[in-house]
Parts: sequence; structure tokens; C-alpha cells
Amino acid sequence: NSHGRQEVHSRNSRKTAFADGAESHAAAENTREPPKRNRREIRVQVNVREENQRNTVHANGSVDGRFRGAIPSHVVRGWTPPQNAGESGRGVEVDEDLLSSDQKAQFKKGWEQHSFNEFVSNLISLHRSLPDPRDRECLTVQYRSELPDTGVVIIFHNEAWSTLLRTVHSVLDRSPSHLLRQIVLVDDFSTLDHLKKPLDDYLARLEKVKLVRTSEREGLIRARLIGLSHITTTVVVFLDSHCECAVGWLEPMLDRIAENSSTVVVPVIDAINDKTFEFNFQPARGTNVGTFTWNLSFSWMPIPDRERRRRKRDIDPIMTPTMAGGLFAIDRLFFYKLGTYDPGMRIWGGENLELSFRIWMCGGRLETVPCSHVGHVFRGHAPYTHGGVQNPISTNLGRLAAVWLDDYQVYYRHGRQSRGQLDIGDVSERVKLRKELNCHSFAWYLEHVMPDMFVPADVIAHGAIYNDFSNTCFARVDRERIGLRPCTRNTTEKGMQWSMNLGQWTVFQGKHCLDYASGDAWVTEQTCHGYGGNQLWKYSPEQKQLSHVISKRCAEMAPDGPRLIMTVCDVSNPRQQWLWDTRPVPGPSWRKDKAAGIRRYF
Ligand code: LR7
Ligand code: MN
Repeated sequence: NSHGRQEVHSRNSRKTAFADGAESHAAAENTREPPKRNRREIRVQVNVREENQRNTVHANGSVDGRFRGAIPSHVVRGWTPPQNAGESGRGVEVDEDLLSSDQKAQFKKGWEQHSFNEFVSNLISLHRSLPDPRDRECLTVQYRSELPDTGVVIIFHNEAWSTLLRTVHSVLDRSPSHLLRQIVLVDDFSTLDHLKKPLDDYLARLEKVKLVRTSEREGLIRARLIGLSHITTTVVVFLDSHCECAVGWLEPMLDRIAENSSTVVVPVIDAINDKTFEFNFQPARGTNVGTFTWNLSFSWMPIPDRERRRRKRDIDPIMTPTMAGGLFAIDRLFFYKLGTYDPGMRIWGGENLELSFRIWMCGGRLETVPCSHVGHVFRGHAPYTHGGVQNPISTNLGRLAAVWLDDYQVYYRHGRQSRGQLDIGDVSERVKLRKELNCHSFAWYLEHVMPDMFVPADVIAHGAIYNDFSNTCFARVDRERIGLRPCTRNTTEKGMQWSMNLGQWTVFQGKHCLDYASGDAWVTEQTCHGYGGNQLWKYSPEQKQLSHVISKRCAEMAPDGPRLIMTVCDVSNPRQQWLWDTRPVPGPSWRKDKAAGIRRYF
């Protein structure tokens, strides 16, 4: 019953432990799949049991035979691998019970080494076909006849053979050859044997592809910088090493950059299932864009309402406040002008938000183009260690916060906790860069790029919503239903802590907002949708009334006992009076500044 309600971050985050450190990639939410919406079912399960009736063959990672022999020493015996496994982007399910003990060992090892189902990936052609994930309308778009030439950088550390080469082939197979000039692979100090000579030999037969190796573990940020130094084309595209580019992926991105070289473009990142390698694409309407949380992790959100209104069609480019980080296209010289990456960032993490903020704050623009699709294998956790580097994620995030967040740094909790303990190194070069580029403030970014972002100091009321007539507080009484439960005025009981903030005017607890429709309907707790509507409330500290904006009704403790009802507002009714702490929350707020007529932009 709540207007426009959407379940945004429904995926559970899986936590990771690293052999060499306390940090976990799951701390940043990047590895999560974007939420699936309106997804078309394309799954066809390959029934391994039936196939098994026939004979014994050897599978070596290329079912269609074009690259037979590709994988050294990987032989699957005992059952017929499904013909055309994974074609059209279908998933492949393997019944583990049917595998020989050798195969079982391979299966297990694949998961251990890569945190995805390498065994299944190896059954799928390096040239497998994919569904055309584009909306029909994309096919009618005329791109410029002259598009910039392009080089692709793919970095990897201990990537699986089949995923790495499927990435490479999907680029070669699905990019107009006159536009694609180079692919630079950067091996970031991998240890797995198949990435040594077998890879050299294999790549030797591929034109345009160059392999460079780092002489120590650099991490993905510095590995990308090394790759970049080998690129000579107008545009550079970065990809993770377990991607599949879909038909028409390149042109829509190049077209945007051709129009404006300071536009940075992200494709729609479709999920390749880590277990079955099913390719799941997001239709244009359901495209997600990037946002972030105050602990500086990336996350997905649906297209904000204002952005939906600004655009004419579902396939039009979408302004995105942040990018996931691994897949984007950028004008090479613009990237240099912007200061590429912070070379003080190591291994993994933070560079995606750092670059996102920098693009927006320093005169660029970041967009998602719904007509460009690239799949990525989303996995629960990273399989590799940090190569002995201590706390790379928090160090990277600390650098990012120190350089770009201005006074909003106080909201980055991790940074606050470990300040003093964590050595983030010297950031003076990056601060200098920010000055030289004459970048906007973080407050400017929030106001102009992410006006919906929650800012803690915007909270104008917080804590228990308490009625002293009955000594009851707002609380969940049954499933999603909100009612009244006995409490004391300053209760610290978790379920009784509610907040309201400027701009959004919702009454919320984490991701849940009070929601009310009309009449006798219950007040419920729903995922905050950010569209106002049934989730819009008003609190007046003078009258102590909590009113619902659309219905114009007030929250009341029912005459017959501590039940929550919504009725006609009446200032003199003590059962409509709610005490709620309205002392200001410290910290910067561009909204408060704006209301006070203060402009802190430069
Ligand atoms: O030390 C390393 N050296 C590397 O070369 C660590 C990693 N890598 C390579 C690795 O082989 C892979 O190709 O770097 C790439 C990214 O590492 P992943 O795939 O383990 O990371 P991820 O997909 O979980 O990480 C996302 O966030 C990262 C933050 O630093 C990077 O920006 C990744 O590129 C990014 N991936 C994507 O944006 C794909 C979409 C995922 C989402 C959301
Ligand atoms: Mn990845």
C-alpha cells in the first residue's frame, strides 16, 4: 500500500575472512550483485543426468571446440558435459553426485581458488553466445559515425583461465574492430601456473592483445595505472578479469565521450551468477545506479525520481553519483588531467568512490548508459590475500576521506575510530591536485549530485517517541505493524529509537520508515522509498504532535487503551502528545547551511 515501495538492498552480505588480515571485502559492499528487478527468466537448466546416459568425452573448457586444448591439464571424465553449455547466457547446473572423485576435487578447488564455480565456467565456451540484453529502443539509436578509438585494460590477480579469456574474447568478438585498437592485460603478480607460459602462448595468437606483468603485488589500482601507461588510444576502458561484454556494449559509451570528453561512462553491469554462470541482464527501466554509505562503501540504488523525470526515455543516459569501479570508459587525456588514480592506494577498495567524487567535483560527469551491457561475475568474497599489505581498505578509505570529504569526514566512522592508529601516508599530492583542478566542495557534491543522501546532522528528532499519558512508545507490535509498547521516557531499547530528518521528513529506523495510508489502516514499517507519499510526516515540538502529511491525521493513543490510531488532529488532546528529543545532532549539513543562507562552496 505504500507508494512506489521498492526493496533495494535485499541481498544478504556475505562476510569474508582473509588469511593475512582482519579486513574483509564484504566491508565494502561492492561485491554484491545489483538488486534484480523485472528480470526476464532466461534460465534453462542443463540436465546433466540425462546427458550422462551417452558416452565419455573430455571437456577442456571449450565445449564448442574452437579452443579445444585451451586449458592445460584439465580433463573432465565420467560424464558428457552438456552440449552447448552456457550458450545464450544460460546457467549450467552440475549435479555433484555424478562427478568422479577427480572431478569433485576439481569442483571444490575451483570454488576455493576463485570464489566462483570455475568448474562450470570451464564447461562454457570462451566464445559463448549471450542474449541481446538491450532494450528494443537501443536498436533504433544512431551513434556518431566517427567514434574515438579505444584501448581496454584488464587487470588480474590469479584469475581463472576460462573467465579471463572469456573476458578477452568477449571484447574481441563484440567490439567493432576499427574502434578497438588494443587490449592490455596486466598480470598483478599472479602465482597460478596457467597464467604463466600457457597464457603467453595462448595470447601470442591474438592480435591487439598485450600482456604485461608487475614485478611485485601492486593491487588493482596501481596495476591499472601500469596498464594505462601502455595505452595510446583516445578512450580507455577498464574491465575486471571476469566479465562478458554483450553485443553493442562499446558504441553507446564511446558516443557519450565523443559528445563530451569529460563525461565518464559506466555500462549496465549485469550479473553473471557465480554458481551457474547464468547471465542475468537488467532491462533499461530497472537499471540501478551507484550511491555510497558513510562507511564509504559503494552500493546500488534505483534511479532517483528526479533523474527519472529529467530523462525522456528509459534508454537515455543516467547521471550516477558513484560507480562500482571495475567497468568504465573514460577519455584518456581527461583521465590524466583528472589525476588518474591515487597511487598511494593499495590492493583493493576506495578508488571507485575516490574517482567518482573527483569526476563530479572537478568538472566531469559520470553516467550509466542503459544501452551498454557488460556482465560481471559477482562473488561473495575475494579469494585472494592482500599480499602482505596491512589494512589496504581502511588506508585507502582514509586517504579518500582526508582528501575529498572536507568536514563530512566526521561521518566516516571507521576513520574516526582508527584515527591516530592508522597511517594513511602522505596525501599532500592529492590535496594539491584538488586545489589545482579547482574542484568543488563535498557539500556541493551532496547538494547537486546526491541531494537524497542521508546526512546525519539533518536529523531533527531522534530517540523514543513517548507518550507520557500512558507511558508508551512507538514500537513494532506485530510483523510490520507499529503500535505502542510500555516504556520509559528515555528508553534505549533498540526497537524504540526513531529519527526524522530534514529534507526527507520520514520517521525511520535504519532502512525502515513509518508508513500510513488512510482511515483505519495500521501504521506500518516499510522499506524507505524516498518518494515522500505515505512515508511523509511532520513533528511539531511545540504542540508535540506527530502528523501524517497526506492524510492530515495525527498519531493518537486510542481512548480505550494503549493502541496507536490515526485521527483528526486536536492540540488539546493529551493522547496526541508525543515527546521526542529534538536537540540538534552535531556535524555538517549542506541543507542546514542552505536554510541559514550560508554557502560554503568554492
Ligand atoms: O590485488 C589485486 N590485484 C588485481 O589485479 C586485487 C584484484 N585485482 C584484480 C582482480 O583480478 C579483478 O580483475 O582487480 C579486479 C577487481 O577485483 P575483484 O573482482 O576481486 O573485486 P570486485 O569485483 O569485488 O570489486 C569492485 O570494487 C573494487 C574496489 O576496489 C574495484 O573497483 C573492482 O574493479 C570492482 N568491480 C566492479 O566494479 C565490478 C562490478 C562489481 C560491483 C558492484
Ligand atoms: Mn570483480
